[in-house]
Amino acid sequence: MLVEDFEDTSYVWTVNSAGGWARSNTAARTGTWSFKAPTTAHNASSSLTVTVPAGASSVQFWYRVSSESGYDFFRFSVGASPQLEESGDVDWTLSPVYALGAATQLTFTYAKDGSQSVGSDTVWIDDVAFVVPVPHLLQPVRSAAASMRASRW
Ligand SMILES: [Ca+2]
Ligand SMILES: [Ca+2]
Repeated sequence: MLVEDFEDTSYVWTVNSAGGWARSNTAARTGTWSFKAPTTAHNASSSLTVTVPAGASSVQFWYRVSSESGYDFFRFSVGASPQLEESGDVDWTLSPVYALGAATQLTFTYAKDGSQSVGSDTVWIDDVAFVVPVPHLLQPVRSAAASMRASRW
């Protein structure tokens, strides 16, 4: 398991496009820091796109939303596939476990309609957990030299 808790500035994922999302200490699921959507204009969206850690098979994360219910949305996609959509006043919530399959990119978006901003008008994510299977230990491979020695007997 690889967990990104945002408590420091080294991340388990690679940020491809931050879209204004950044570390924030305005809310946190654990510790002091999380990752937060930026101030986003009406009729605009802000997307964070990341590359998952090598070999990761699934992801699960905590999110908090404070937005105009039914109009300003937090959205999450695995690769190009939409997985989650939330709006309104949503306290810290654990997402389902998402299998990654062949996908290597995740996108977290805050998208707003044309009018009204409600609450904190943003989204936070924290404690993003990746399952990274450990390969089974293989039988030691006999060296070529050992095989040659063995073949002489
Ligand atoms: Ca944290
Ligand atoms: Ca709105």
